[in-house]
Amino acid sequence: MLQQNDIRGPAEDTLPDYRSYRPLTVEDVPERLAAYAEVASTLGGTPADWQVREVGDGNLNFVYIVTGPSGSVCLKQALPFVRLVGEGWPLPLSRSFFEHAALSREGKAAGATPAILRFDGGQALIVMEDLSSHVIWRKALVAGERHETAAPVLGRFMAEALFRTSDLSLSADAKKREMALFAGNTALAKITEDLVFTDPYREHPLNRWTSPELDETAAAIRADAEWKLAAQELKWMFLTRAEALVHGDLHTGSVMVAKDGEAEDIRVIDPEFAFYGPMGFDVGALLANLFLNCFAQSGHAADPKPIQDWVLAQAERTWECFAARFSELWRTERRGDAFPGALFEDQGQHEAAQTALSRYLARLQVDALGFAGVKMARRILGLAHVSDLETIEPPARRAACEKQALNLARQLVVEREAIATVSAACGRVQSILGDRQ
Ligand code: SR1
Ligand code: MG
Repeated sequence: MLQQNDIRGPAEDTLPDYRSYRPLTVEDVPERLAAYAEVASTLGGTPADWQVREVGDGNLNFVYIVTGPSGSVCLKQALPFVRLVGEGWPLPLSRSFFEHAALSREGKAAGATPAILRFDGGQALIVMEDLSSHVIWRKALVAGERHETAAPVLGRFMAEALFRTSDLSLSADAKKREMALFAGNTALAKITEDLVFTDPYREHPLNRWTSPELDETAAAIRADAEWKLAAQELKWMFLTRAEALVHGDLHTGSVMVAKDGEAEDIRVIDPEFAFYGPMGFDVGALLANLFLNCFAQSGHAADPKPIQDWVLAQAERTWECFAARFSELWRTERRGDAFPGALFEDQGQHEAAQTALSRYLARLQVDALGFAGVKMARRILGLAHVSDLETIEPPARRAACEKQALNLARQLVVEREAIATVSAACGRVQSILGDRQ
């Protein structure tokens, strides 16, 4: 019988050699960067001229902004553990390899990712374009700022990144080689498997919530068989449905936005959780974080309705732009082994190809709603929370927003097929917000 230890991923043969890996500190960043000619020439001057500051506010890694006389760069280095928790939670350096591999592929999609100046696999570091003139979209949303192009850009980005890495675009053998490569990112997938799909529904030392206000709610969710069952169906989908290369952590903290007059720039960052999974997982992650922000606005704004309506409109636009671009790609770039044109368009059956697309998108939309539900609940009951809600004081005010968000989360998970559309989900949000004015 096959033993756990017999199972080795093909990625183990392709991963960098980490024997010379050294974690950086602010002090030794210049010496490290001096070894990369393209980076040194971007910065200009000599290493002694370079200013380094650590700016990482994510849960996993260290991020430095380095500024020289001629320019600046961003350096991201993986540590052998989870930054949020410390050395007690080891995490493989290989996440940097997978992040770079995903960035290289996603960089070809609309909207774009940061430009990569240098990847040093053995040091688990990526030197990228400095996006200091951007802000994390989550922060802009909490501040009530509106970036009108974010939703359309992200809808298009997801459509292109997902379609072009799937069996709709790639030959079956090429897609399986890609799957095999990313299948090695097991440790990061395991974080999601536990933190999103399992831990919020059981007692676990890493869980936390607004207590005592949500104590009863959390206990009721742990006892809610229907919710747990539906969440496990979604986990099964996450584990088994290798549809496309998903970003894997596409929340509003993985998006950077900038505005200069009328011009906006939108970037997707941090695909270290990338793996082959269900397309709806990325779409659902973005929706979840927009819904969370919408509920959180009641705790921040004196008159939240205008911004809540705007945030909900962005959820609908994200889906509409995703579906529109996905449909265009279905018609113009469907060269993979799935739903081959040889069976449909080439035989004059354009309507059948259109039916297949409609069914595909309908199913994807339902998946996205379900994933949005589990992604919302984990940010209120699990280890990693979101600043949209965390910054609301006093706790009773925060808990009121969180209860509304959990109400929607349950509906999305359990009733996702009946809700069926992002537009209907936005209607559910409006009903929960009810007579807020
Ligand atoms: C221990 S890592 C916690 C969370 O941070 C990342 O952003 C992912 O969402 C992960 O689940
Ligand atoms: Mg991240």
